[in-house]
Amino acid sequence: MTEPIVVVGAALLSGGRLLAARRSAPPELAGRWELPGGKVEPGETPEQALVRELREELGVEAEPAERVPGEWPVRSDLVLQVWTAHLVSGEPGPLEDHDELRWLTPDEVWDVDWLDQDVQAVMETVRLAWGR
Ligand code: 9L3
Ligand code: MG
Repeated sequence: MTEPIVVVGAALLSGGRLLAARRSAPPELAGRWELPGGKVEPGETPEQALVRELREELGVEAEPAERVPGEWPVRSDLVLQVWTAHLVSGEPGPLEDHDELRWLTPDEVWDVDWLDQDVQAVMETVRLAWGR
């Protein structure tokens, strides 16, 4: 059995809000919301992948903070892990794979249609970041 590839998701936190990104691709995921990120490439740490993915997808520089406990299967060959992260510079925009971004308050966090794996990941993030 080969180990699943890690998909890193960023729980970007700023001013007491969490960034959610609406996927525009692929068609079967379009319209659903996620923690932005993507696959860790060979030779990269998950934290390095997070920084690269946020640069590519949102055009920002970010700093990973804490691993959110747990991991969630995406498919048989992919597993989602999440780190909280903070903005270092730039204003996030939906550059690649997303068509809308929202900064969610704790009261709004369940207002979007998260991808299945992200529901679990966001629950743990909310617990860790906001103690809810
Ligand atoms: N995925 C799920 N939740 C997330 C992320 C970043 C990704 N928070 C899923 C969507 C795709 C796969 O992982 O099926 C690979 O993601 P990407 O490289 O297309 O972003
Ligand atoms: Mg991605």
